[in-house]
Order: sequence, then structure tokens, then C-alpha cells
Amino acid sequence: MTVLKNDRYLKALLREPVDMTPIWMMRQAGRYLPEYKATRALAGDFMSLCRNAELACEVTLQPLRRYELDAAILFSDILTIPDAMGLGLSFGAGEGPKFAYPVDSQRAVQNLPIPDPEDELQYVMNAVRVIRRELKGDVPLIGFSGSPWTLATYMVEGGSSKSFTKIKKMLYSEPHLLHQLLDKLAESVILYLNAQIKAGSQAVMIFDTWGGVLGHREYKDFSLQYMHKIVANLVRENEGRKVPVTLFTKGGGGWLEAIAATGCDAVGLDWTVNLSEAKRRIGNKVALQGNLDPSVLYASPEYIKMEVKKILSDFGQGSGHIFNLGHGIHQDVPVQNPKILVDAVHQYSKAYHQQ
Ligand code: 1CP
Repeated sequence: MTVLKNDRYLKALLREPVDMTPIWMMRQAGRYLPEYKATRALAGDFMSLCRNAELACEVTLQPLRRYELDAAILFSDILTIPDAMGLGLSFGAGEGPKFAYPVDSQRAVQNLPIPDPEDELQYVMNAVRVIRRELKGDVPLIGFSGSPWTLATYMVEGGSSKSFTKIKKMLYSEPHLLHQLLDKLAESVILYLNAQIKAGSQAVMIFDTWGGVLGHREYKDFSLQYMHKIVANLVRENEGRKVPVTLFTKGGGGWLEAIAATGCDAVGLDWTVNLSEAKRRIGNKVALQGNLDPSVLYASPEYIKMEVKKILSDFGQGSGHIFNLGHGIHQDVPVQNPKILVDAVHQYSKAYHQQ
């Protein structure tokens, strides 16, 4: 078993006792950090940064140098899989992702290959290996993937969307075709996450950023079912330790019981859910991750601390909580504010972990 200097995050995911509540921040490496902007400029475009293992490692470690975070997350993107399937991903300056060849027909779905993680996606595994080496056992490394549904939204819409009209049209007019696409994506995600675990990721997380735009029946059929299949097919142990799995559906507050029943170790929550209610509904089965509104990082130090106290008190005594934002950090938050957040979580949570 690799000895970790700080394994609070892994312990909390398995609801084992900890000295304080661990914290990391979704999208903790990114444009709110001046050093990130400098490294990204060095790499050129965003995908070149992801493809360069040394630079991807550098940006992964940047937030850990500033803040006492309890986990590192692989610097990459959820759209690496559709890119490896040949859809031609690009990020224009200051724009969201775009695909040159969106999935718009039966033929397009049939022609999609299932990427080999140690071939087309080897650059991701290389980044995992370099980051593990450079972390030197300080904190665990989180690997990740998008959920099949969330990946499909980008592939069918051709990029980001607000209304999701193309994929919803496919859902309601050609459901079998969408299921074929989701099946291929689930298979690809299983291979991808298992390869990340083999390469050294000590926990994995599935981002279902757009699950919340689905109707309640459609969520179970078109998103949750496929995440369930992924969870069931992951290699959940490596280096003599359990590899915990976190599922995060943004806007998934209505489905917490069903998400927890997939066999995952933790459920990620956005800020629309009260942690104490979530704990009452599912808290003894799985750990909970969340759930500060990322916009609180615009507030004063006093306000940030007050919000931390409320969330810690919502969860209450004992292990099983991983503090996080309810979604990714905003690009323009003052760089000193995450330090206030991280230190407050550690300081105020000690009282909840006295045995
Ligand atoms: O210009 C830049 O520097 C690119 C901005 C950027 C960054 C920093 C993108 C493009 N991706 C990333 C990194 C990233 N993406 C990480 C890195 C690790 C970390 O957390 O520090 C992770 C985990 C992601 C995951 C991701 N990408 C998600 C799921 C999580 C979430 O925030 O909802 C999604 C939806 C994406 C798509 C994506 N990639 C990039 C952008 C700007 C977007 C969002 C587009 C949209 O809003 O639809």
C-alpha cells in the first residue's frame, strides 16, 4: 500500500474517521490563477496543455501550492473521449468547446470507435503517471470522466448548449439511436476510468453536469442507468487500497436515493440541496461531497467563514463529508479567497471529528 502523507479525502469517502473534513474544489486548476494563465500561454491552446504531461502536471499542482487542499485532480477535460472518437475538438480563444463533426445521424453513431485508453488517450495516462510521481504521496490524485449523457450533449449539440434541443430531439424522436450512442460512451468511459486507475488515480469521479436538464423518468433511462453500469464495471481497488467512486449530477437533488443506490461511494451535491436533508435521505449508505455555492467566493472573508460553518453544521458530527463547491470555481474569484475557505473548513471542522 502506498503511504499517503494525507489520506483524509480517501478516508472520508469511505466514511472512516478523520481529524478534520477534507476539501478540494471542482475546477481547482484554472483561469482564476495567474500562474495557470502563464502555463496555458506557454502551451498554446487548451488541448496542447492537456497533451503535455509535464505542463498538465504543473497546472494540477499549482492550486496545491497556494492552498492546503486534501486532493489533487488530474488536469484534463471530459471532452477527451469524444475528441479521441474523431469528432475534431477545438477551443476558440475565450470560447467554449466546438466539434467539427457533431454526431447527427445513425451512420455517425455507428461509425464511432471506442478509443483505446493506452493509444489515442495515452497522453491522459501519461499525465496521471507524471502527476503521481510529482505528488510524492502528499495527497491522493482524483481521475475523472464525463457521464455518457453529459458527453453525448456536447457530441450531438456540437459544443456547449443552453437549450439542448438537438439531443432532446434525438431523445424523443430516435431514442434507440441515443441509447446506441450512450452504450458506446459507457463502454468507452469504463475503459478510460479503469486505465486511469491502473495508471495511478486513487479515486475517480463522474461529472454528470447536464443530468439535471432531463425529466425525472428520462434521467433514470438516459443518464443514471449508464453511470450505474460504469460503477459496476470499475476496478475498485489498486495498490492495496479501495478506489472510491463519486457521482455528481448537477441539479440531481431529486434523485439522491437513486444515485446512492448505484453502488458508488459518494454523491456530489450542488448548492440547491441541504446537506442535513441529503444525509437524512442517503447519508448512511454513501459519503457526501459539497456543497458551497461557488459564487460565495466573491464574498467577504467573514461571509465565506459563516457559510463554511453553516455547511459543516448541516452535515454535523462524524466522517463521510468531503467539502467542495457545488460546481466549478468561477474564473474571476479573488485568489486569496480559496485560502480563506480551505483554512476555515479545516479549522471549524475539527469539532465535528472528536471521538
Ligand atoms: O481556456 C481554458 O483555459 C480552458 C478552460 C478549461 C479548463 C481549465 C476547460 C475547457 N476545461 C478545463 C479543465 C477541466 N475540465 C478540469 C480540470 C481539473 C480541475 O478541476 O482542476 C475538469 C475536471 C473539467 C471537467 C469538465 N469540462 C466538465 C465537468 C465539470 C463541470 O465543470 O461541469 C465540463 C462540462 C467540461 C467541458 C468544458 N471544458 C472546458 C470548458 C470551458 C467547458 C465547459 C463548457 C460549457 O459550459 O458547456
